[in-house]
Parts: sequence; structure tokens; C-alpha cells
Amino acid sequence: MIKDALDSFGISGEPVNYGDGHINSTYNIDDKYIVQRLNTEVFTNPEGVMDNAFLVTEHIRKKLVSLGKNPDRKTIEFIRTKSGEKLYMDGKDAYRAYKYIGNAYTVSDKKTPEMLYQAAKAIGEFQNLLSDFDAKKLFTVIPDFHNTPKRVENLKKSIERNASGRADMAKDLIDYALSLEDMAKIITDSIADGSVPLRVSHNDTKINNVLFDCDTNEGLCLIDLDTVMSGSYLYDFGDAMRFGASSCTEDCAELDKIYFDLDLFEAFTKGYLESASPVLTDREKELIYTSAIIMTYECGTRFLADFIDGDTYFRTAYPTHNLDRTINQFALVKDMLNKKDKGEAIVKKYL
Ligand code: ADP
Ligand code: GN1
Ligand code: MG
Repeated sequence: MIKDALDSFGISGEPVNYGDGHINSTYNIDDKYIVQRLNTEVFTNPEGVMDNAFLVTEHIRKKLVSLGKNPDRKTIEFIRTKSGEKLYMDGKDAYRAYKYIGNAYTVSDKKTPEMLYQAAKAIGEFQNLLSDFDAKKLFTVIPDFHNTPKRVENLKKSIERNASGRADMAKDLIDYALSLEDMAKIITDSIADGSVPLRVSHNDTKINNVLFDCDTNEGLCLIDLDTVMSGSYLYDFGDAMRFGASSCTEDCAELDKIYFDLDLFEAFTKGYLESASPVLTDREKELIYTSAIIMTYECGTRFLADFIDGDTYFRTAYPTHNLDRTINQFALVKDMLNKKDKGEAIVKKYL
């Protein structure tokens, strides 16, 4: 129970439900602490998640201090239980706590180019601060998390099983997903041949995982560190654009409202390449725009598989929520493919 969790961390106050994530449950305690119940069906080794989270945030903190910067609002700070543990376990439930960063906000909808530029700065800074951190020290929280071909294989298995009996409802979406199967392997093949290096990546760079300062509107830091693992910078760029450069929310299924906003894409690309350009390999540079398409496609296949499985993974608010999310992601993919030449030209401009 949340009350027991608060007690174990020595926190007093009223927990209020917070956040709109699809996996964990978040509570705000009087704007002083954030306490989260980890979804242990998804994060089957919550201790591994927290080992990573402490390692990464402590590294960032030390690095900022060594650069003469104040780390207090530039990374989250986890706290331990009264008995010194990184987690409070209550049966199968795992709770963790960290300090609330005040006077900050997150953005899910109504994004502006300035916000996207700031978010890119924060993502670039996160990657830079961890560039000397040995990715091998990180536990693989979810194997093959951004292995797009494996995600497509999982979708095929879901279609085969049809556990919910709803595959027929998604016939056109299934056909669309399978028609783009060849695209799935572009990043993983480049990792396999060494042209795209494995690096410490966040792996869930939805723009609502960036905190912005209320006074300056500056991108402060990345939160939601559960999936920080060895991965590719392309995953972070692509996933940020999947969510950040979309004209609407992730579950809007009104086709005439869904498009890939090249102004938002340009603002983000500018901010990101200002910090990342010097470290990217030629192949990474080549795949920047494509990474946005692949990450959106991958997320669509995950929503679709979950719809067919019967909504066992992502939190849903209504029965066709995952279907709407799939419609949205695939409409974006279609538009991103149509705008590829323009998108590539924007990338070239800032390289
Ligand atoms: P999820 O995406 O699983 O809901 P997050 O870790 O992204 O979980 O947190 C949910 C929300 O809580 C964020 O969007 C943000 O508004 C808020 N939040 C999280 N951590 C902090 C923090 N340290 N300080 C202030 N607000 C936070
Ligand atoms: C989940 O927890 P949240 O909402 O930040 C998911 C991401 C997806 C995202 C889609 C551990 O993230 O991979 O991109 O939903 N996280 C996990 O909105 O699967
Ligand atoms: Mg989040």
C-alpha cells in the first residue's frame, strides 16, 4: 500500500495520483516527493531498474559538480528507505521515491518549436553527461526493447494467437504493419555491422519525460529513467520525434488531425545536432530522419500487438484505446514517409 511505502521512506503527507504514463503509477506528495509503484509485470527485476537509476543519476550529479554546475534541478535524486534500501517491496509491489523538482512542468500536447528546441538540448545534455559512463555496467531492464524486427515478430505471434479475438477489427492496420516489415531492420542491421555504436541511451524520450523550468522555459532534465540501458542515440532521437513532432496527442485517431509537423521536427533537430553532431558517426547522421519513422512504426506495432493480446501491457482508458493509438502512430508513419525528402533536407541543414 502507498501509505506503507511512504512510511518506509520516512515521508509524511498526502499522496495524490500524478502523471499519465502507460506503465507505472505515480504519486505526488505535497510537491515535496514523487513516489512511484513500478509495474513489476513489465519490470520483472525492479532491483535492477533501481541499480541503474542510482548509478546513472549519481554519475550525472558528480559530472555536473565537476563542471561547476548546480545539479539540484538538473537530475532527479532518488532517496532510500529508512533501512537504506533503494526500493520498498510490498509483496509483488515495488515502490521508489525521489525528490520533487518544483517550479517545473512537462508537456504532452500543444508543443511549440521553442519547447522542442529546449527538449532537444536536455536530451543532448543527458547523452553528453553519460557519454563517459560504461554502458556495460547497466542491467538490461527489458531485453530487445528497441529491437524493431523482434517487435514485428511479436506482433506476428499476437496475430497468430489472437487472444482477444479482435484481430479482425484491426485487419487494415495489420496489413499496413506487415507491408513495412523490411524497414524494421535498418537500425538493428547498422548496430550489427558496427556502423551505429551502442551507447547509453534513455530509450523513452517522449517529450513528457523532459522537465521544463517554469521561469525560463529551459529544458531542465530527463525523468522516467527506467529504461536507461545500452542502446542507440537514434532510439532517443526517433522516439522524441515520434511524440514531440506529432501534431496531436498519441491517442488521437482523427485522421485529418494527425500529421508530422516539420516545424517541430526542425526545432528539435537544430537543438539536438548542436550538441550531438560532433559525436555521431556517418551512419547515425544518415539515419536521423529514418529513426523517427522506425521508432513510430515500432511503437505502432507494440500498441497493435497489445490490442490483439487484449490490453495486457499498456494502461488503457477504454476498450479501443490501443487501436486508436495504433491508428495514430501508423498515420504519422505514413506522413513521415511522404515528407522524407523535406525531413532529410532539414537534417542536412543542421549537420
Ligand atoms: P510515468 O511516465 O510512468 O507516469 P514519470 O516518471 O514520467 O512517470 O512521472 C510522471 C509525471 O510526474 C511527469 O510527467 C512529471 O509531471 C511528474 N514528475 C516526475 N518526476 C518529477 C520530479 N522529480 N519533479 C517534479 N515532477 C515530476
Ligand atoms: C510507455 O511509461 P511510459 O508511458 O513513459 C513505454 C514506452 C512507449 C510509451 C508509449 C517501459 O512509456 O516504451 O514508447 O509507453 N514504456 C515501456 O507512449 O514499455
Ligand atoms: Mg513519463
